[in-house]
Amino acid sequence: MKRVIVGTAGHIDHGKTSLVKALTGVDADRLKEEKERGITIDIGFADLTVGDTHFGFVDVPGHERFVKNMLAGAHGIDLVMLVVAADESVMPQTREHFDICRLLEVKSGLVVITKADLVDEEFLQLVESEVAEFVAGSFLEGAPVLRVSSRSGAGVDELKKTLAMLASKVQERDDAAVARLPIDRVFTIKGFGTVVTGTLIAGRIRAGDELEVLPSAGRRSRARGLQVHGKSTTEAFAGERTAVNLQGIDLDEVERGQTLAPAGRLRASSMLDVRLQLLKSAPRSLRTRSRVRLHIGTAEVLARVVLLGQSELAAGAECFAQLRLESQTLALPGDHFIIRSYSPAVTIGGGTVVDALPQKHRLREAAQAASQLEKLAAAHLAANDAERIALLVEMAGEHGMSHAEIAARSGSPDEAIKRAADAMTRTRRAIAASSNPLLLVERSAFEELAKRVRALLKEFHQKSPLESGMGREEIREKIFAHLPPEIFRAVVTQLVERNEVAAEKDLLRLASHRIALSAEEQAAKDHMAALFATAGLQPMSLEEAIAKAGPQFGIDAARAQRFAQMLINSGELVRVAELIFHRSALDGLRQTLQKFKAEHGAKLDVGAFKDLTGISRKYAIPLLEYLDRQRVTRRAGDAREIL
Ligand SMILES: Nc1nc2c(ncn2[C@@H]2O[C@H](COP(=O)(O)OP(=O)(O)OP(=O)(O)O)[C@@H](O)[C@H]2O)c(=O)[nH]1
Ligand SMILES: [Mg+2]
Repeated sequence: MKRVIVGTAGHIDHGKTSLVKALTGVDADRLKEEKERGITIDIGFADLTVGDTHFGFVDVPGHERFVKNMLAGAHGIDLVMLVVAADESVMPQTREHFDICRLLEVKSGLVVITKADLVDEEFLQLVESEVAEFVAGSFLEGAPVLRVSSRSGAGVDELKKTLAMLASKVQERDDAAVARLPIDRVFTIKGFGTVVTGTLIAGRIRAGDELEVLPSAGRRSRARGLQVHGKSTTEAFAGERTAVNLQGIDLDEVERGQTLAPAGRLRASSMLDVRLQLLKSAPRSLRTRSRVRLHIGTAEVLARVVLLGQSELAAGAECFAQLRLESQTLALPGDHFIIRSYSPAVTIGGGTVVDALPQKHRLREAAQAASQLEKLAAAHLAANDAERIALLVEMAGEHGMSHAEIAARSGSPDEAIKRAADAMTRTRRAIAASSNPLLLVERSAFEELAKRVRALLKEFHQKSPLESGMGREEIREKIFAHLPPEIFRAVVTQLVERNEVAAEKDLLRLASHRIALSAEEQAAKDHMAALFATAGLQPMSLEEAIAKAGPQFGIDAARAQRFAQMLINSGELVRVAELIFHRSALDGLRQTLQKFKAEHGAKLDVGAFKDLTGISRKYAIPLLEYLDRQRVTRRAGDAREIL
């Protein structure tokens, strides 16, 4: 079954609601006030099945004061029935509604000349030629123009056939996309609680799904029940008029303008980067920072238009702009919107969202921002998800982009994100700093970080030629403090893999770095190593060794300290608590212990260890603990077991 949403459009009293009733038998005017006054105030709904097409009708008010309501219905339509009364022809809201359909890029539709029973043939032909002229050059040029009388029913069957024909060419909506339902009505049903309705513009919703109302302070809920066109169902698909019974949400927590979406996936925003078009019929050009009414989905939000790269937009022209909203709304790239002047409220333009979660653009960066948006918009037009995601990752620079951020900003489903990430890492356009959860960093930004690490190390080695390396933590703080820790780890890993940097314990150094010692320094260092080698297991503190080794070779304590550190870093000396032993002494100890085990068995108490090594109890304990850590011995009660 194909699902198609048909919207009416046209001037007040031109017979839109009567036409929907003639087609479906349903009076879409549901409010008491509407029935009393004989006009439509808010959007109304009806449905009809023709062949294998299920039509959902959204009937809109024609009154100029209710264009705001009309917009809440017009955002989700596939097909428009532009209604023109035969006795009045094209009128102001015919024009305004039609402008709106064009700005929203409604793809298809037809013109219905209603009240055909009220005029003669000659007049009808006149109206038809006016209509043809009116739609010339638009998406309705050459579209069917039908004469109908809702009163007599003449032409209604023909209209149904034409709708079915047009519906067969409507592009199906994407069921695999992330679900979004812009809310247009909210009410309660006794015993069930809060129900929201809207046109499901993308994806699908199943009963039991965890959903979120956006914008709101993270209010989550479950779809307790679902109805499509008034019938209960377990699943609703894109293109269906859908009612969702929300568990645990009060009536006053939701309103028209919010959107229902899967919990935790999308984010509301207070800025939108857009491609903006000003209508030719706009009364004046649009100055940057003008305050406008933004209509997007079912929402109306006040906003300032910051034009990028120009101070004024002429009627009929277009440019990129940043909309700064006075309250948040949910939007995604590709969404269409309408702007109306603040006062009087008149439709002046519209366009498409290019980036729904942008940075604030400063004046001097406007040109650069516009060129980025140009690329994003092109990728969007080409329906190239991978390119779109790659551009977003590029824009994120050294900060990289996590899966959650990509999901919220692109609106793409997981599949598409995965495909894009695979392509980017395969072609080395981006580096996955982490793969689960995904964190992508664009390559040149990543390389720039690597370059900074190399430069920092180079500077460090120049300043401190005797140090074997710079502390990891210090490097992280100097370059990566504002970035996710995964990025630091990934940059270091890359540098090590490429043999550009060597990592030793907590130190990093350029792989090419060699400590250049003078002959005296080398002699002092060797002497110090020899002192510890001679001392064997007799404890000697670093201070003692420095005192002995340094003066003899005319080397001060600070340098001697560094030699000791170098010896420790290279593993020639080993630090055990506050003691230092030469590696040969510890190797000898291992052998002694193995010999002891062969002769006396594996059990060893502290007393025996003291006898064996000649070490005092004070030092025996830390040494034994060291051996435990080295898996040479294992603690067994008060004693040790030699492994
Ligand atoms: N003679 C005749 N009258 C019609 C026809 N269609 C509608 N009308 C009358 O025109 C008036 C307005 O019709 P509606 O269907 O309410 O017009 P509408 O376009 O929905 O008006 P709004 O929603 O307020 O913009 C009503 O009195 C209808 O009975 C028609 O085909 N022939
Ligand atoms: Mg009406």
